[in-house]
Order: sequence, then C-alpha cells, then structure tokens
Amino acid sequence: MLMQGKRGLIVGVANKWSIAWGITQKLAEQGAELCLTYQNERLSKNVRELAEGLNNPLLLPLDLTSDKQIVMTFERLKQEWGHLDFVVHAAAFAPRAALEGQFLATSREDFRLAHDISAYSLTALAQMAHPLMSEGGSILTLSYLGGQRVVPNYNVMGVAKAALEASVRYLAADLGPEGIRVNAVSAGPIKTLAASGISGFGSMMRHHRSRTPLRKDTDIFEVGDAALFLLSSMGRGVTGQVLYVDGGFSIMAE
Ligand code: 0WE
Repeated sequence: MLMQGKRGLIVGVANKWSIAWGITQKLAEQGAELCLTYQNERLSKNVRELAEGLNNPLLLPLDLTSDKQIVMTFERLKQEWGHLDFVVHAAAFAPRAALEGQFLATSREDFRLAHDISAYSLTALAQMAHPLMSEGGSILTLSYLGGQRVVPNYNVMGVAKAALEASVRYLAADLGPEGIRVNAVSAGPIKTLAASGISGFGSMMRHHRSRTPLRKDTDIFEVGDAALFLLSSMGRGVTGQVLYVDGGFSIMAE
C-alpha cells in the first residue's frame, strides 16, 4: 500500500481510455484518497461513472483556462482535506487545425491557447497546491516525444510540451527546498480521446509497435505504474526529470 494515507488531485480523466484513468486506478489500488476533476458537464457523467469503482473520491469541475475555477478547486481541497500530497496534471489541448499541416502556419491565438492549457496550467496548479503540501509532495505531468523531436503534425503541441518540460525543471528547482518533487512521464502514443480523430494516428501506432524495442503499444497501466513510482516515496530522490515510458522508442536512431 504505497499510497496509504496520501491524498491527491488528478486532473485529466475524460473516459476509461484516459492516461489519467490508468494513473487513478494504480494510485487507488495502493490506497490513495483521490479528488478527480472533470472539464465540463458533458464529461462529468463519464467521470461520475468511473468514480463509482473508487473509494468515495471527491469530484470537482475544473476548466484549466479559468483561474477562478482553479482557485475554487483548491479552496474545496483545503476545506475537505486541509492537506495535499500529490497532483497529477494530464491535460492538453491545441485546436484540431493546428495539429495538421505545417507548424509554420500556427496562429498567435492557437499558439497562446495550446501553451495556456498544455503548459502554463501546470504552474497554475503548482502555485495553488504547494501551500497545502506542508509535509512535502509530488507533482506529475504528462509529456510526449514531440516536445523534444519533430513529430509530423504534433506541431504547436510539441512546442507546448517543450515549455511544459522546462516548467518541470524550474518548478522542481523552486519547490525542492519544500520537499516537493516535480516530474513528467513522457508516454508513447496511446489511443485516448485526445488522440482520436488525429489523422494518421493509427499508422503512427503501427509504426511505434513495429519499431519500438519492446514491440508493443504503450498502455495506460504502464504509465500508471511509472506515475505510482514518481508519486510515492519510491521516487523520493527523483525531481525535475522526464521519464520515458514508451517501450524504448525514443532511444532508436531510426
Ligand atoms: O499530446 C497528445 C495529444 C494532444 C492533443 C490532441 C488533440 C486532438 C483533438 C491536444 N489537442 C487536441 N485537440 C483536438 O481538437 N498526444 C501525445 C497524442 C498525439 O497527438 C498527436 C500525435 C500524438 C502522438 C497529434 C499529431 C501527431 C501525433
């Protein structure tokens, strides 16, 4: 029971395919007490149904573009728990049109929105979370290889993931003296809601599966186990890192 007595916030569960849901189940199995958020009323039904299999989690609405909703979320956590041990940030967005064609064509507004939701929101959560982490804590976000290398069509999301990974390092430096660790897991491609409908995603999955050293898809439970390591005391010496959970894909030259 690695997470017994630990309380944490998980942002990014949309449905049962969500990486955040794989992480949630692994943390719940190890005794964590959880608060899940849902982006909007449309997704709240999914999250409420998934939550039925958990031990009485807190469920709160949270749209990461809204400072007011972020403040309200942490006010509720302070009321209900008065204390926080971990945060999982597993949300990203860029307008669909920005995820095809050339990065060169990215508009100012699409760039701004992608960075606001996919990168800045980690810092916004860390700002609100750290006063509640009086006994130390662990913050985790999700990244992707496209933040380090050019992946066709990933475009402005790659630039936002680069900003997110740099944010992990700066936040780790700021919060380390408080005993708060900040890390990312960079997952291989997984067919989530966010990935559905991206043109060429299926062929990317096949490419990954046939070339990656482990010769299989990345799944939400192997990401969940890596998250469990980083969020539990097992990861107590690790901060500011990006851990690749991608079957080894990223080490290959071609
Ligand atoms: O980070 C992601 C996906 C992020 C994402 C996906 C969407 C699709 C629907 C962000 N915003 C949106 N907006 C939408 O309207 N991944 C790592 C998965 C992913 O997305 C890709 C990939 C991979 C891998 C997009 C293009 C190329 C590769």
